[in-house]
Amino acid sequence: MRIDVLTLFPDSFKPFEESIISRAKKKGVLEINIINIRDFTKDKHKKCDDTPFGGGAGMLMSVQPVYDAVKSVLTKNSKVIFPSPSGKIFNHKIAKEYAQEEHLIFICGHYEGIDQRLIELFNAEEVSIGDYVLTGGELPTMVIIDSLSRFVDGVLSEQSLQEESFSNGLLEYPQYTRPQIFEGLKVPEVLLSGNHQEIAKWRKHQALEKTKKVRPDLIKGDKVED
Ligand code: 58G
Repeated sequence: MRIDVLTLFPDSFKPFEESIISRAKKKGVLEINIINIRDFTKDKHKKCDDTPFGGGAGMLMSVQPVYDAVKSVLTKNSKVIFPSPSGKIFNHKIAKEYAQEEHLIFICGHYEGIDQRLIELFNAEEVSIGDYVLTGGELPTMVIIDSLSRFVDGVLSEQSLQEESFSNGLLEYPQYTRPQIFEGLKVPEVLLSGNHQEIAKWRKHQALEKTKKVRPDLIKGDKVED
């Protein structure tokens, strides 16, 4: 899979270009390019913001540099994504869908956003990582890429994907490692029993109770599915 990220702040992706992502890149299953939108300005001052028609506070990103930046990477098989607080809420299911795409293009918004016609022209999908406003689309872009990269074939083992939170529509069961007693708190006896059937049953029960308590919406039908 190939991902192109269009941003006014390419340096903000520096720390991101390590960890799980760089492992995926080394394996050759994921190619990520960070592209500076400012390189596409025709304005001699490299201006990338403009005033909104109709007035109001703040600025929008200039249309032309964003348009030309997208055009420079767009192919027939590209899916354009615009992280925005006005988008549908991102989740596990959308991450899996994105991971099956051949080519993703992320437009990182700044100021008060982008011209609506850019969204229309590129059939961009507006997606939100939660109900809050950020100063730029860079962090949501990194969140989405990190999350989807785990579902790109060859990045993680099948096992770790299947066993994780949400793969069964529930939150994760509690987990424990050494020592058996820490600060006076014991590891639940069943996990030391070696009885794998009992362990599986206990984990399922714990996951269900935890989900009922903190995320009842996941059980009531509008849940995150595979
Ligand atoms: C209103 C304000 C509309 C994604 C800002 C558009 C992006 C939050 C999220 C914007 C974002 C999220 C400009 C800055 C998008 C643009 C960007 N804020 N919740 N801010 O996923």
